[in-house]
Parts: sequence; structure tokens; C-alpha cells
Amino acid sequence: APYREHNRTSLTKEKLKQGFLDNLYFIQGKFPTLASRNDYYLALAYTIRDRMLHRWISTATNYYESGARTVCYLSAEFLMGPHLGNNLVNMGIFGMVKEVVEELGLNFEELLAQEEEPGLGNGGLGRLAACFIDSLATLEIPALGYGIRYEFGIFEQTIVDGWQMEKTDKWLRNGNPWEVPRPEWAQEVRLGGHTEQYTDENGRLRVRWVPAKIVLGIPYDTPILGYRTNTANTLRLWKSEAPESFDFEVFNRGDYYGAVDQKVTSENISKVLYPNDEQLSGKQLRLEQQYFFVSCSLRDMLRVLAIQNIPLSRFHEKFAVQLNDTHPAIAVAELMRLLLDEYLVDWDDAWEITQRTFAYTNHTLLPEALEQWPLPLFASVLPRHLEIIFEINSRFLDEVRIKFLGDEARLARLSLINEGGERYVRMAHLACVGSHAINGVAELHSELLKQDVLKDFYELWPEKFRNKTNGVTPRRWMILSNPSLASLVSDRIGNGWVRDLEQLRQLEPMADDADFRKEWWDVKRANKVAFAQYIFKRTGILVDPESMFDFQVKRIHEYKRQHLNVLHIISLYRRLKENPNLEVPPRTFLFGGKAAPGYHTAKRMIKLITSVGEVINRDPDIRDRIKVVFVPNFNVTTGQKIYPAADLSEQISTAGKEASGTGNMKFSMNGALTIGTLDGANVEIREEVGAENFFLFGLTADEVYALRASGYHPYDYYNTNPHLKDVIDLLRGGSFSRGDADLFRGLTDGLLHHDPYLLFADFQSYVDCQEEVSRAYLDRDHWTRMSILNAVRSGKFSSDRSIRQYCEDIWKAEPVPITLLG
Ligand code: 26R
Repeated sequence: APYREHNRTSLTKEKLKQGFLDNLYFIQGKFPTLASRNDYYLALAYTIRDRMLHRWISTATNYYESGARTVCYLSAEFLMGPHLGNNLVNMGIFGMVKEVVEELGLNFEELLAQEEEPGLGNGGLGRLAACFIDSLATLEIPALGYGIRYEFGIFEQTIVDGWQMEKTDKWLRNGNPWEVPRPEWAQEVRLGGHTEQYTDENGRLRVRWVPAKIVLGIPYDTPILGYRTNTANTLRLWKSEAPESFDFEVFNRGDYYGAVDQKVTSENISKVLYPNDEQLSGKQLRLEQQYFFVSCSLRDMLRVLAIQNIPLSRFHEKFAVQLNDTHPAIAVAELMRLLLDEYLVDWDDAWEITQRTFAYTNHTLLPEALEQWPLPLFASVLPRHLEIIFEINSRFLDEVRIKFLGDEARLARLSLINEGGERYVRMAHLACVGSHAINGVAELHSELLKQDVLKDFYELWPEKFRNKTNGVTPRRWMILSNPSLASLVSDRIGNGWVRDLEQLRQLEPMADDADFRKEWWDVKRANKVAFAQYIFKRTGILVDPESMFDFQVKRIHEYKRQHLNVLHIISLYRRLKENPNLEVPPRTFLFGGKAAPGYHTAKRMIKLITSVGEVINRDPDIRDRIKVVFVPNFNVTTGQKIYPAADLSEQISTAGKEASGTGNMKFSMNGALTIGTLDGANVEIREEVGAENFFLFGLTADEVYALRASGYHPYDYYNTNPHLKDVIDLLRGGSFSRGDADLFRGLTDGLLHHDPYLLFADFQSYVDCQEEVSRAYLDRDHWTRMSILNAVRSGKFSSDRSIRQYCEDIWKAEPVPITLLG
């Protein structure tokens, strides 16, 4: 058995230790006295990677030989977070490796912290993709994640004078031990130029695309381990490069600078992640990024089909391709183009393969986030695709005309081209037409898609519509981030819950056990102490671990209403100043999240939080009863510290705006209670944990629509609610801006006169609900009971459940267990 017992694959302590020292010596070229922390981190990472390669090669060999049906998850974002700890957990050697490292006199936590997280995503959508590939591997489903290897991921946020500052995320600067480049599988991608008609040798009229430039896509593969399975799937991310031959031509003409230019433009495509969420920018480079990774990925699938000798007509049997929002929706036109122009398949056959291949997940209800590309821009980057889209559209509208005779308005609404004024290609429509399944990400969201955003498509093809409620992986979000809670649970019910989260319900009776409640509280308390130390280190603010830790962490956006949270804080602050004997438990209000660099209102919301904090935190009257903290640079790494330390989770979006939310699930799983609206997955969380264990407030989505329809006048709320008036007047008077009455003028005026997200309508209900929260926290036993019930009833929100449902209902994919080679 040459590989099972090999020094570099064996999982005994001795071999791990030897491997670690060997890698320090042979890969880092260091001996202990000279080795830096990063040398040790890399040596350890390579030691784990060696073990992963064994599983990876075994898995690849099996998939190759069995020709198994494969899920391809196409996503412009994968927000993976650090790999090392997660790989140790999934390989089942976390404790052993910790011992090995400590026996060598090193600090294990420090080595884990050395890894720069691959932040190749903005927020919810990118992190969902990461949880999904973890679950796919754990469920032993043959799967690949396809995306872009951005050289710079989401920017690093620092706070200077209370404002957000952005720094480039140089995550690759110390090398990336988790990836393997595969230059032999590079793909050529064409861009720009024009099309020509020609007659082929059989006298048939065909189209040739003459591109203006060609770039190379180099795949970088990262193995993705399942939890305690032999499966290691692949995350394949594409890096753009200049094709060598291409710049040589220019070079030979003596244009050295031109040649270098070409190289620079080519490398630009995968240079940086666009940091916008929910607000499109219509930038040419973004369209090029999308087409680049989609084209590379589809060509890669065709390559696999060829080496496995599978006929092209079976493409959709071999691959189930999921479109993560519309960012990869150009795949519909690209697969058509590849089949029609490069493989000479007939339109009808090509279209059938295409529709049976793709399925589309929608992640947003905000109209401003629905991607549309201006026609001239689209034509200049993808001239052939535009022709194909016109043809798809003309056949599609013919179908609609037959079904809805004479309904011209409906044709205009359904068209792939938005013709109202400037013309645009509607990517969501392309995704809907080209897919056999369309899903939302929570029950409510899927209903709203059918009633609103995709109503016309629902009326046309009701059978395509599904719901797949999101989930998160309990491996990263419980075992890795909250080990003390995980072992408390495993001590009572064993560790079957890690693969089957519904088993947590076995602990329900323990909520009535005083000893268990004490242990539960102590775990939470220890996590809070650790987080208090972290806050002090990062911000210099001292917070009391006895106080309630109340978190709102997520992207900063008006619809998520961080400013509603602030309005409540100000109102509580006022009441405490007025009545120092008010019986409320001490509370620490914590915020975290990034604002898109061009989203000025969101950036000012950060300044609002930090400014209010500055006043309250140093007010001696308050005597530390409330504190306000902005935790800088919220990302996967900081999230892993935050969720375990939370008592309360703020999920306060305007009902009907948050598609699902997934942070809400991570909090609940870790024993935080939720204060929230009936929005996204909050509805289902409340259903699972029980209404009595959830703090509900605010208008429902229906009430929001009704209020808007009847005419919403925020100013009336200000005039009739003295508490609200006091809060707004304090802000307007400059009480939180050192007398500068202008600093938050834009925010307050916006609320008084427009308030598009209905903060004023929900204000009183929110404040009342917060009072209920405070009362509840005073009864520690009752609170702990609710905390336990939240965690143990969150089984539904494992991404394993989501993935099982995708497999059964959309992908028709089955597990393929892996036997290790050698
Ligand atoms: C078009 C472009 C600017 C853009 C739009 C939207 C770029 C990125 C986004 C991010 C959106 C799609 C997103 O992250 N949506 C979130 O998806 C999560 C996973 O399904 C949900 O939980 C969350 O509610 C939703 O906001």
C-alpha cells in the first residue's frame, strides 16, 4: 500500500510531526531558529495538503472512471474563509494536529491566524457558494465550483476618524498553499471584434466570430474536503493571462510597449472583485469577467466530456449546471454558441441541451440589483452572443404570442431586451428562458418572485418554479468557530448531529435541566470574554462580558436598516439620561459590515454608528450601561469569533427586501435569539424555534406593499410620535456630530421626506420589541432556555439539507462514495 502508509499521507501523530518538519526544511528551506510564523504556517498547511492530495487523487480517479453525473456550481463569488482549520475539522485531525504543533513548542492559534482568508466574495451570495461546496463534498456528490481567481478580493476595511477606509486585499502576498495551477488545461477566451457569415463545405450558411482579442484562462484548483468522508471535490478558479503567441506577434513588429500593454489588459480581467452588492455598475470589465469565467468553465466541461468519450448529445446528462444569480447567466448564450458555431449542432438540439443543463437561483428582490447590460456595450464585447440572444428572444416571444394572443404589453415585459428608452439585455430573463428550474432562497422570497419580480415567467411556466431555502455549514459555523458549544453538545448526544443537524433536537429536554443551562451559559460567557478581549485589541473599547451582546453584522445597506438600530440606541440613551433608575440590563451594541466604496449613504451610516458610539461610550452618566462598538473589517474570520459570542441577533430589514439572510441562521445555531421582521428566512427560523423564542416586530411584506400603495408619509410619524421626534431632533441638532448639524442632514432629511425602507413606520414597534428583549434578558434562566431551544431547533438550516433538496429536485445527482487508493 504505497500511498496509504506513506510519510506524506499517514495520519499518525509521528508521521504528521515528521511531515511538518520535513516541509519546513524542504519547502520553506528553513530550520526552526530562523523560521518565521509564516514559514511554520506554510509548513503546516503543506503537511495537511499532502494528506488532502491522497483523497483528491482517489476522488478524481473514481469520477474519471465512473463517468459520474456532476454538479457544476457557477458563481462569480466564493467567500471561502481560511482553509487550514476547516480542513483539519473535515479530516478529523484537528485535536491531533493541535497537539503535534504544541509539542513542538509552537502556538497553534497563532498559526491558524496567520492564514489570510480568500475573501473572493461580497457577502451572502459568495458565502452561500462556499457553504454549498462544503455540503456537496460531505454528501459525496461529484461537484465542481467554478469561479474567478481574483488577485484582490473584497477590500480590507479600516475605520479612520469614524469613517470607512478601503485597503486592497493582497491575500496572495505570502503564497497560497491550497491551490494547484493546471496550466495544461488552460482555455482561450475571445472578446470583442465582429461576426461574419460564410458558407461551409456543405453549402450551409454559418457565422464566424472574429474576435478583437484573445485571453487565456488558467485554472487554479483547490481541493474541498467532505466532513469525515474520503471525498475531495474541486474548486476551480480561473486566472486571466495573455496568450504568449499573441504578444509575441506584436513584439516581433517591434512594438514592445504594445505587447506589454496587451499583457496588462489581459491580466486585468481577473485582477479585482467588484465590491458592489445590490447596485449594478454596468462596467465593461465586469461583463468581461463574467464571460471569461463562464466560457472557460463550459469549455472545461466539454474537455471532460471528450476525454470520457461521452457524446455531446449527453452534455446535460453528464452535467447539472447551477447559475448563482445572473452573474454567470451569459452561460446560456455561450453554450448555445459553442454548440452551434464550434460543434455545428442544430439550433433545436442545442437549445434542448442548453435548457436541460441549466438551473437558475435568484438572490435578490431589489430592482436596482437586477443585471441589465446596455446594448452597445454588450455588442462591443460579445457581438456573436447578442445575435444568439436576439434569436432566442424571437423564438421565445413567438411562444408567448401563441399563449397570450394579443397581449403586447406582456411581450414587452417578458422580452430579453428592455426597449424602454436606452436598450438593455436583461440577464435575469436570459437565465429564466435558458433554465429548466428557477428558485428563490427562502419560502417568502420564492413566493414574492412568483408574485412580483418574475410574475410573467411564473404565469408562463409555473412548473419551473421552486423554493430552496438557504442553509449554512455546521462544520465551519459550529465545530470550527464554537468548539466549546460543539463539545457540550457532543458530550450529550454524540457527534451524529454534525452530518445530520436535525439530531440537535434530542437536546430539547435539556433546556429544562438547570445544570445543562449553567454549562450552556458558561460556554456563551467564555466566548464573550474572548470577544471582549478581541474588541479591546482592535478598537481600544472596553466592554463588559456581563452585558448583553447585541450584534448586527452584514453588508451596510439602507434596506437592512442599520440606522433603525441606531435610532433605537439613541432613544434608549435618552431615556437612560432622563431616568437613571430605568431597569434595563447592560447592553453592548455591536455592528460590523462593509459599505460599497461608491455607496455614500452606506458610508455615512457607518459614520453615524461610530459617532453615536463616541458620545455614548464616554458619557459618565451612562456608567457603562450601554456601549456601541463598530467591529472593523467584518469577514469570515471575524464572523467566526462573532456568532459564538452573540446573545441577540438583529435581522431588521424591511419585510420583502432580504431574500433570505444566512447570518440569521449562524447566530441562531450558536444560541443567539433573534429580533427580526417577517422577512427572508426569519419567517422559517421563527417557525422552527417557536414564536415564543423569537422577538418579532414590524410590518409584514403585504402590509409594506399596502402602506406604499395607500401613500406613505414618514413626516406624519415624526409629527405624531414624540419619541421618534426627539431622536431625529437630536441628530438634526448635531448632538452626535460635535455640533455639526450638517453631518447627518442628508440621512435625516431622507428619512423625513422619503424613507423608502419604512424605518419610521416600524420605529415604535421596534422600540417596544427591544423593551421586551431587555425584560427577557433580566431572567437569565428563561433567556438561557430560549437560547438552547434556538440552537437545537435550527437543524433545518444546515446547508446539507439545502443541498439534498437541490440534488433531489433540480440536479438529480446521487452520492458517489470514494474508496482511497493504495
Ligand atoms: C449586480 C451586482 C451589483 C450585484 C448584485 C447583488 C452583486 C452582488 C449582489 C449580491 C446579492 C445577489 C446577494 O448577496 N444576495 C444575498 O444572497 C444571500 C444568499 O442567497 C441571501 O441570503 C441574502 O438575503 C441576499 O441579499
